[in-house]
Amino acid sequence: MALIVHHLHVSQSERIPWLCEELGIDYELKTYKRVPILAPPEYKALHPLGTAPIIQDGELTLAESCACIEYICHKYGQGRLFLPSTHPAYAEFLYWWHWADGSFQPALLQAMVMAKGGPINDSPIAKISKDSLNRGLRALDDRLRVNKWLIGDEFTVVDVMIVFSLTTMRYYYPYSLTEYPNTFKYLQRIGEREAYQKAMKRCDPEMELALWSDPPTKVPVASK
Ligand SMILES: N[C@@H](CCC(=O)N[C@@H](CS)C(=O)NCC(=O)O)C(=O)O
Repeated sequence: MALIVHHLHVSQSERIPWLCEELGIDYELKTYKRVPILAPPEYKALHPLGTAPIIQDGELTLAESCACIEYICHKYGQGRLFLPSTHPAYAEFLYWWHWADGSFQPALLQAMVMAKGGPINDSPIAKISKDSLNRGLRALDDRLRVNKWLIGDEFTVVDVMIVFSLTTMRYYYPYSLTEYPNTFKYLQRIGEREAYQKAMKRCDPEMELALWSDPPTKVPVASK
């Protein structure tokens, strides 16, 4: 039986079909519309936390992007797209792998929540949140000035993790990348990857990919 990937439209679960396409792994994709913002009851029923992504493999039901990615790579991909501890860039790999969901995506969520309460203002907390996000974007852009992919010449799961935060996330928190030209060029390289194009077409065919410096303006249909 094929691996089942449950994808909530316009969400972080886009990472998993993309990963499967990169690894050439068979998967069955089930898609769900948001109602109106959160996952629908049938998605919530799959797992106690009900957050996207969720995968199923036989008796197993697993959530959390990083857990799903590690599981698929090691169980079905012979560890491809992960770096071994003998690799010279292993420590960097670990750092950026954990940074993507441990610091960067939370900083974006925090900025999004702050912005919903009014313009992202000059309160001390809003300032801390904005500073932390800007520091992250700057660090990322500096790194991409000299690296084709986040960890160098080798495309890894770190790229699979980070791209949602730089693209689809901008439908929820519309930040610009004009001050980050290397990140913009990186997104153009990502957009050329066949596996990415294929996965995104399957996941969210009606969504325009947010690969540009300016954030997207219109809400994708499937998220309504
Ligand atoms: N760190 C988690 C975050 C999961 C998460 O918050 N997913 C959002 C989609 S972007 C979600 O499920 N939102 C809808 C809901 O909570 O009902 C992961 O990477 O899996």
